[in-house]
Amino acid sequence: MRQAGRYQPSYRELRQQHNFMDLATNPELCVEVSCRPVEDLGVDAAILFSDIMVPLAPMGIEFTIKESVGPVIANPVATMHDVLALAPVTPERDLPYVLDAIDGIVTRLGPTPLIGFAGGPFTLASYMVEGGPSKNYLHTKHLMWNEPETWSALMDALVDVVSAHLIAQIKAGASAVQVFDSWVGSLAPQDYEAGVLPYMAEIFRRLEPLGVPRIYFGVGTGSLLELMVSAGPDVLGVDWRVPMAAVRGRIGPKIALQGNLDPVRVTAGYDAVVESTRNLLAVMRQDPAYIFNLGHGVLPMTDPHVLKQVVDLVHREGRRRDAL
Ligand code: 1CP
Repeated sequence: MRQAGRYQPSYRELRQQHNFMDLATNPELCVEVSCRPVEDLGVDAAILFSDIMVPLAPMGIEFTIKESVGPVIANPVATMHDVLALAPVTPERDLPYVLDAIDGIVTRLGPTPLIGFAGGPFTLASYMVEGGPSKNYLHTKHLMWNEPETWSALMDALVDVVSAHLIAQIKAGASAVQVFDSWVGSLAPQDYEAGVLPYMAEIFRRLEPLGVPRIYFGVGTGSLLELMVSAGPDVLGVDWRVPMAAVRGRIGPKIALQGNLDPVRVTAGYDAVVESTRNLLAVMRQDPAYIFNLGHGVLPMTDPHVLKQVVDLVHREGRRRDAL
C-alpha cells in the first residue's frame, strides 16, 4: 500500500515538476510511477498509481489534492438535489487515462501482476460529504442516520461508479482489485451492517463474473471483520491493530488474509523491523492463504533501503514450510 509515494526520491523528484492530478491523469507518468516500486523493491505485485478520488471527477465532484492534507472538495454533497446532480460515469469515455496506464503497466511488467483499486462507497461518501479528510465523520453519519433516502441514493450512485471502474480496470489488464474502504472503521457494527454492507456486497457480486481476486481493506476494522467477510470478498486486508492469527480464528479458512505489519515498524530501523516481520511470518507460516503486506500505506519518512530489506526478508523466510 502506497508503494509509490513520497518515501521514494524518484517520486519526490517527479512531484516537484507535476502536481498529483497531473501525474494521475498522464498515462506515461502513471506507468513510470506504478512500475518503479516493483523494479526498485522487488515486490510481487504492482498497484496502479491513481487515487480513490479520481473517478469522482467525472461525476461532477470538483476537488484538489492538497499538500499534506489530502483531497479537498469545492462542492460537497449535502442534499438529495446534490446526489441527483451527480453524473453517471463510463470509464472508457471518462477515465481513459487510467485504462491506458493499466495497458502500459501490464506491458512493461510482463508476468508481475497489477492490482487495480477503487475506494469503498462509504470512504468516498465521507470525502464527498465532509468536503475533505475528517476526524469524526459528523456530516456523513448525520446523513446516514437522518436522511436515509439521500444516503441510499448516494451509495447506489457510488456502487455504480466503483463497480464500473473496477470492471474496466480488470478488462484493461488488472489481475486483482482492491477496495480501499479506509475509513469504514469509524462505524459501529450495526451502522456498517445497515448503511454499508448491502452496497459492498453488491459491488463484489458485480465483480464475481470477472473471476479475479477481490481484496477488501479498511483501517481500524477490528470490530467489523466478520461483517466485511460477509460482503463477499476473496481476500480480507487488515491493519496492525488486530493479531493476524486471531483474525484467521474469527473468520475461518474460506478466504485469504492480507496484512498487517505496522508501517511505523518500517521506520524504526532494520533490526526493529526484522523481529516483527519474522514474528508475523512465524505466526502465519501454516496459514492456508496469507499475503504479507503492511497494515496501511508506506509512510513518507520510510527509508527505501529498509523497505527493500523487508521485501528480501519475506522472500527468504516467508515460504510455507510444506511448500519448500
Ligand atoms: O503526492 C502526493 O500528494 C502524495 C500523497 C498521495 C499519494 C501517493 C495521495 C493523496 N494519493 C496517493 C496515491 C494513492 N492513493 C495510491 C497509489 C497506489 C499505491 O498504493 O502505491 C492509492 C492506492 C491511494 C488510495 C487512497 N487515496 C486512499 C485509500 C488508501 C489509504 O491510504 O487508506 C485514500 C483514503 C486516499 C485519499 C488520499 N489521497 C491522498 C491522501 C494524502 C489521501 C488521504 C487523506 C486523508 O487522510 O483522508
